[in-house]
Amino acid sequence: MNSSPLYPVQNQARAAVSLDGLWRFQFDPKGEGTAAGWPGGLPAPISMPVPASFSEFFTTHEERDYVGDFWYETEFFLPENFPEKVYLRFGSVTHRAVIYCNGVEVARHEGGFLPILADVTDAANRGRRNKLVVQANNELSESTLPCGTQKEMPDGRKISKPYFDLFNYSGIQRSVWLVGTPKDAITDYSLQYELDGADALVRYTVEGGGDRPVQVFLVDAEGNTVARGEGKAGTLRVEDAHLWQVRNAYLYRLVIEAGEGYDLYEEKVGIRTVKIDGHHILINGKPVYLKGYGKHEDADIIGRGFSWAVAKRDFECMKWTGANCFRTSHYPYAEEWYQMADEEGFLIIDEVPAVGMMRSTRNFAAAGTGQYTYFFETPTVPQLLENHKQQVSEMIARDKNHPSVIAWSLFNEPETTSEYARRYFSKVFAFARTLDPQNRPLTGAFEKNSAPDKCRCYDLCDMICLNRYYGWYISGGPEIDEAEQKFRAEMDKWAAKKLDVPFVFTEFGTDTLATEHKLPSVMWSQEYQDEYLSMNFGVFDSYDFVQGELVWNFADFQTTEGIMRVNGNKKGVFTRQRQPKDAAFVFKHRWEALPEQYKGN
Ligand code: GCB
Repeated sequence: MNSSPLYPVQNQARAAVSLDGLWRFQFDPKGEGTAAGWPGGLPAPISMPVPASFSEFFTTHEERDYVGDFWYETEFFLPENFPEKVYLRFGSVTHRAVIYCNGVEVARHEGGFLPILADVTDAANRGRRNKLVVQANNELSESTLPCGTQKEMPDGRKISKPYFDLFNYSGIQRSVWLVGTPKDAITDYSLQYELDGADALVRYTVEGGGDRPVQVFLVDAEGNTVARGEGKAGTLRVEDAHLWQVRNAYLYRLVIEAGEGYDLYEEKVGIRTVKIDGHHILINGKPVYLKGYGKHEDADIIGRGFSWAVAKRDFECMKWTGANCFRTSHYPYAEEWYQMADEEGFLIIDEVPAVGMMRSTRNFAAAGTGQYTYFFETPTVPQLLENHKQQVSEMIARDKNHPSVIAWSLFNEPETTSEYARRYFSKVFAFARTLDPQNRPLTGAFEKNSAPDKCRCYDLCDMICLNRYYGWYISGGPEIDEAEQKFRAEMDKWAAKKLDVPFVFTEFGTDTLATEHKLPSVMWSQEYQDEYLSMNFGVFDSYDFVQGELVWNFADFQTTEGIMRVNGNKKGVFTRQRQPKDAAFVFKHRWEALPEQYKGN
C-alpha cells in the first residue's frame, strides 16, 4: 500500500483532508538539522505557503537562490473516527525528502516530481494534534534526475548549476493530503480499451481489497450504470460507447467497490484507444496531428507551485489558439493538470525529469558547440539508471489511467551519439515497455546533435520527437534563408531513412521580448518570431511524416541567470503573465485552419 498511486478521494469509506495552507519553514545550510533534533520540531521557523516554490517569496539572493537542506513543519489533527489506515500524501517534494510524524521517520523519497506516500497509522495519534516535519533537499547531481551540480562560493554558500534551462525551483510545490482508508484498501487499478464496432471493451484489473469480493461499475455522465463487472479482473462491454475524443472529451465514472461498501474508490475515466500506425498517431483509430506546446509549471510568485487558477488560464489560452496537445517538459506535472486535460480533451506527452544528461550548464548551449561530454561514460551512470527507471515506473503508475496521456517521453536532449548512451537508453526503454497496460508509445526529445547520421538512439522510439532551432541558435536573423536550407537538408536525411514512424517537433521557437517591435525584423522582436514561425511551418508542411508541432514554449519562464537569458527564457508565445505576444495570433490563425486530420491520409 505504501506505493498506491491513487489520487485521494473522499467518500463513505475513505477520508481525504487537505493540509495545504501556511506551514513553517527553515533553511539548514550546514545540514545539521537532523542531529540537532529538528525532526521533532523546528527551532526558529518562518512562515511558508504550501503548495509553492519557496524561492519567489524572498527579497535576498541568499534565500531565493538557496541550495541545500531546508525544512517544513505543520500540524494535523487526526479524528478518532478516521478510517483505519492513515497516510500522508505529498504530490511531490523537490527534489528529495524525509518525512517525520511526531519525530518518527515515516518515509523518504528521491525525485522531486512524483508523489510520496507515508504510512502514519502507527506514528500518528488519534484524537490529538500531530506534528509533521519534512526535511527536503534541492541539490543536483549526475546520479539523480534532473542532472546538474552546484558551485561553492568563497563564503561557503552553494549555488545551483543545473545542466538544464529552468530555474531549480524547490519546496513542497504540490498539495499535501491526510488520507484515510480501510485496512485492506483498493490500492490500484488499470484499464485497457478495445473498440468493437459501436461498442467498447474495457478490460480492468484491480489491486488490493484483501479477499473481499470486488465489483466494478461504469457510470455515464447522466448517472446511469452502463456496465458492471465482478472480480479483480474482467472485461466490461459498453454498448454504444461514448468515446473520449480530442478536444471533445466524454468522461465516465469508474466505481470500484471491495466488500459491501468496505472500500470504495472512484475516478473519472475516458474510453479511447491510442496507436501508432506508420506515420500516423491514431486516437480511436483516427489520425491526429498534434498542435500545441512544450510547457513548464512556472508562474510569478508561486514559481513551480500548483495553482488551479494558473492551470485554468493556461488551458483557456491553449484552447484559444486551437491547440490540442502539450508535453509536460521536463518533468511530470501535478496530477491536477492531467485531470483538467482529461476534461478538456487535451493530449499529453508525459515526460520524466530526465533532463540535463549532457555536461553543460544549460544543454542548449552545449548543443550549439556540438562538443561530446562523455556523459554516459562515468561511474555515476549505474545509480542514475536506477533513479531513471524508478521515476519512469512511478510516472507510469501515477498517470496510466488518464485518457489524456498518449505517450511517455523518457528523456529530453541527452547526449545520444555514443554506444554508451545506446546501452543506457536500451535499458530504460526495455524497462518502460513492461510497465504500461495500454502499451502507449515511448519517445524522447532529441536535440540537434542527435542528427540522422549520428544519433544512436532514435530507433528505440515509437515516435521520434525533435527539438530544433534552425533560425535561432543556428543561422538566426539575416541568415534565416540559410537556416531553412540547413533545416531541409536535415529533414531530407531523415526522409531518406524511410522510418515508418511519426515525427513530432517537440521544440522550435525564438526568444522574443513582448516589448520589442522592429521593421524590418531583428532577432528578439515580435516580427522576427513570426517570420521564424512561418519558415518553420513551411518545413513542417513539406514532410508527411511530420505529425505534430509543439512550440517552445507556451509562456516565458524563469531560468538560471546568464547572458542568453533576459530574466528568464522569453520563447513564450504568451508572456509569463499569460498575455499573448503577436505569435499567439499566428498560431491561432494556423491551428484553427488546419483540418482535424491534417496529413491523415
Ligand atoms: C532546449 C531545451 C529547453 C530549453 C530550450 C531553449 O533545447 O530542451 O529546456 O529551454 O532549448 O530555449 O533553449
